[in-house]
Amino acid sequence: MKCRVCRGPAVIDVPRHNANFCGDHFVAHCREQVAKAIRRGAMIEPGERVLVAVSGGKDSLALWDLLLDLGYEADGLYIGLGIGEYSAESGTYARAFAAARQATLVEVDLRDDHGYDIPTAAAVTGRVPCSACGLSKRHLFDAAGRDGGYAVVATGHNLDDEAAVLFGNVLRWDVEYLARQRPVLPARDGFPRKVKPLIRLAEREMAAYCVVRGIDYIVEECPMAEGNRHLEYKNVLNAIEVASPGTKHAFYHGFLERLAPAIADQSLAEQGAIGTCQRCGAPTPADVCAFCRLVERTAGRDPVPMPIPRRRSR
Ligand code: Q46
Ligand code: ZN
Ligand code: ZN
Repeated sequence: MKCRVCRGPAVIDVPRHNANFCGDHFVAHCREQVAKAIRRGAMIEPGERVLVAVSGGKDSLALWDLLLDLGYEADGLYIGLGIGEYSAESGTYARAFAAARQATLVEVDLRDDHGYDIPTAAAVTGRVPCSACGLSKRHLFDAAGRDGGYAVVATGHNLDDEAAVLFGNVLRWDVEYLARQRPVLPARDGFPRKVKPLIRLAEREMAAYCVVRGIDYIVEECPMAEGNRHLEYKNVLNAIEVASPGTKHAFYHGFLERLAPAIADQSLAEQGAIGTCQRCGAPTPADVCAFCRLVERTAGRDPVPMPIPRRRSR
């Protein structure tokens, strides 16, 4: 296996590009793909400050690394979710990366700062943990972006993540979610623009990027991911991708090019049907946003016991 660029020994194959790369040229390829996503989506203008949501996992640390190397002024935001050892360990990876790159890491702790953690929120709401977790992360990330004066907030959603979410939205024909599933959401009500610069790179490539760049990340899967349907959708799409490389890219990017523009106005947010939360000012269709209601419902609840973590199998 030889590198497509220099003909030296390759360390990774990227079947959907029909290419193999050595370490250096793979890193260059990843930078090009991120630069292309940013340019095509007008995600970040020169001089704009960026806040990167950092979980301690491969995608978010790779994204932070790539943005810094592309010359962006990028700080990280780490949210302590209170998911036992998993959270304790993931925080150490985020802090170690920040220290190594002399980058700024902003930290928020759910229990210290808002009085609850994810296991408690899941128990109180009776829903899958990812529901309260996703809502908390989105809200705190937006709020930290606004409060820190960042023009842009960036998340490490990769091609596999977005294709899996799209698959789920299509299976249910959830037009509201489909209309909002874009890699760039404009700024509104003082909240920064939201961007996903990794949409041209696959999950496996992000793991390889971290190995090549010597970035340590948390390999264990979140112990509360059980019941997250996107993991099943990823498995289905992976099976299709093996049989037909490039399908994931064609599925997701075809949606962005051909369908997303036609349905953009179907989103409530786009129609202006969304007001602002009476307590925190976040955009919401209700008087009080889902985050503020969650804080209220979990107030005074003691932490609940954690499930036993399991190892990532792939
Ligand atoms: S951290 Fe939170 Fe994820 Fe764990 S509880 Fe679900 S959403 S799986 S990315
Ligand atoms: Zn090479
Ligand atoms: Zn609110």
